[in-house]
Amino acid sequence: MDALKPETPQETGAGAEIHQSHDQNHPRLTTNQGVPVADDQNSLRAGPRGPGLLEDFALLEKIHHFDHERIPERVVHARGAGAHGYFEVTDGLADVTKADLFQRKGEKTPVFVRFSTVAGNRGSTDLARDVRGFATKFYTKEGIWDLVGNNIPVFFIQDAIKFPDIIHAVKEEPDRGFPQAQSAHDTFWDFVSLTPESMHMIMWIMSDRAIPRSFRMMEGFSVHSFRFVNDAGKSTYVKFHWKPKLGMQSVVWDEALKISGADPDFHRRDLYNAIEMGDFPEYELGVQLFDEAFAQKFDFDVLDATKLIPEEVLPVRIVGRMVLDRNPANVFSETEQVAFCTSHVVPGIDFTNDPLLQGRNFSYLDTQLKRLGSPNFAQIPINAPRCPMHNFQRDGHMQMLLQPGRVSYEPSGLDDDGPREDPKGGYTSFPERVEGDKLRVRSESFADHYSQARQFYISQTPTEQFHIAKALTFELSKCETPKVRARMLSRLLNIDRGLAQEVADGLGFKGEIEAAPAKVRTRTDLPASPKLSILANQKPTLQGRMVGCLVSEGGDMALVEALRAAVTAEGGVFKTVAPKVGAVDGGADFQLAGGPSVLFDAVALVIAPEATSKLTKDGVAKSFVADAYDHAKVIGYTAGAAMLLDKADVPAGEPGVVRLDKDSVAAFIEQAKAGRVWAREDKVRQVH
Ligand code: HDE
Repeated sequence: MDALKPETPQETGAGAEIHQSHDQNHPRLTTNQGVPVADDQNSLRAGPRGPGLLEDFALLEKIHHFDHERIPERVVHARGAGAHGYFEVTDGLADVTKADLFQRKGEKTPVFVRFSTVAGNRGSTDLARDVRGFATKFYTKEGIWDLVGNNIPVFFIQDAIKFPDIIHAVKEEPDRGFPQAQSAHDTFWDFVSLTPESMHMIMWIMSDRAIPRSFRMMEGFSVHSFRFVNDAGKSTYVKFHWKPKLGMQSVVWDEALKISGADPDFHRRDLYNAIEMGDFPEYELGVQLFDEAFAQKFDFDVLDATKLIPEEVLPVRIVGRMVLDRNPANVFSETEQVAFCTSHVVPGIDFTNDPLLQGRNFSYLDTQLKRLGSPNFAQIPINAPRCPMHNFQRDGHMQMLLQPGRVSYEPSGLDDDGPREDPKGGYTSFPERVEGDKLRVRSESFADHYSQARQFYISQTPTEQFHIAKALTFELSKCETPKVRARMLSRLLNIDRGLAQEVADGLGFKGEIEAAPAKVRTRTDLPASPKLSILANQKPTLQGRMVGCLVSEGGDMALVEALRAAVTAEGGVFKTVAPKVGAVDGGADFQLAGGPSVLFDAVALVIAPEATSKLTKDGVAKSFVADAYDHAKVIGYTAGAAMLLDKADVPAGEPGVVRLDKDSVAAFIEQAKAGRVWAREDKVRQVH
């Protein structure tokens, strides 16, 4: 307090006296019409205390523009974060596709990626339990290709006609306007429990895939089978896969709930910061390629978006890598206005008859007109192709192009240089033979709703299976209608008896559960596919991970610096948290109340003995430690922190609870690299 000066200095002049005049470095402020502005602090009025004047064009223009700043948010995937980068071919695909971007090894194509959640509105939290969108716009030499995928390889429904229903069911209930960004409510579970085709997706969405640690640590999938077509006109089915360089990682549910409070922007901040630090997110692009004969070997249909082809059955061929190296300069101009359409394909890439994909091809184009307000949305810089573009489409709202000449049609004999068709190089659709009666039916080949749901479940490690059971228990406990819970349990029984039992126990369900009737009996002979597990494939690394160090006043700063050096050397990020930010040399990164341990992958407690007793009385300090333990994180602690551990009920010396001094930094780092200490969950199982 002594540092505070007692008196406020006198400001001279009246009103808002913060005029900053233009100079060589600052251009002149103007209206949208280019008229120089003399005063941007005060509106025009008749006398200092008189009414405002209608002729104040500077005020009118500024307020008018402000009033129109918002455009409709996306009906789904409203909340997103974007990044620029490039795609580089590492293995040419000229044998299977004529798509120009895949021809030459080493060639780079610019991309823009938008990651998103599905259910929540634009201002919702990043850590909602949800599918993540993973949409990529490739600016190829032969036009825009949009690969509009998700981080889960299957979908809730098989036919586009059900999309408005599933989305209405998951969004806020219309009579009350909540819950926001959550599937844990009656209408969602009512719908899905009456829609058995959603069961495979339900297993994924209840798994840790739905709460990723970072956009940089999740896979991406095309979901649908597409077609590649080569120069000879031969078609090959293709499913696309993105694989993150940092490996996959998720958070645990209790952690997700708390992150949503502590930092609702957790994922977008992570993406933005990583790119700003030069730690560029990277993914491999892989393809599963197969032909009609191979497709016919399965009981399921490759046109059914609720099914996948296990990688063990059909390996993923890695053909390229994508690096995201530039943040958007303006989120509205780029991330908000980017318009992905599944119908944006280039020669060599074609659709299949997947009834979901066919519906999407209408929806995305339609939605862009609604959101961006003009068929000229392709002229917005983020959407514009970076190759020549010529046609006779004309006019429309916000036409930006000067379209000269007398002729706006073809054929024409009046123009000497107008654009003309290219029968050889132009886009041609694969001439698939189609015939059939006009029907509204669901193909019999789409009828098995449980076998792959079960296959996914048995492919998970026991820890991941436990998380699925807990997620289902959490979600169904939020349903107020008993029959919805019962119906869902009867579906789970068709997936796995043990899972159904565990969820029933978790709900305290009383009564008999009967298996739901099914068109096709669940196959129990499908082998586990270890590639479907996150934990079976995780990478021991600190790259992209963050270690949080709680430092008290008088804490051993040499040890803090040794930890910082060791974490940084492993490619991790090191952050300090302190009861007072100014108490740490150079300033701590977080004040304790704003830096809970849920923000970090592992934590260190560097506490001076004389500071311990004060900290043990602080609920936030205790939660920092107790949560880190509960969320299976590696904890390093100095001798001075022992009492804090004790108060937080953390047994010192247990695996993953490492005594820290200058000689044990390396041991702490090794354990932190290995990830979470899942064995610990056995002890906290009863609690949640
Ligand atoms: Fe979408 N979806 N979707 N979707 N979708 C939209 O388009 C739609 C589906 C996906 O970051 C909308 O531009 C229908 C599957 C992503 O801008 C809309 C059906 C997959 C994004 C739309 C589906 C996706 C969207 C809303 C069922 C994974 C965000 C705004 C037939 C393969 C793209 C927009 C971005 C966005 C419709 C199903 C992925 C309304 C009708 C399956 C990543 O057009």
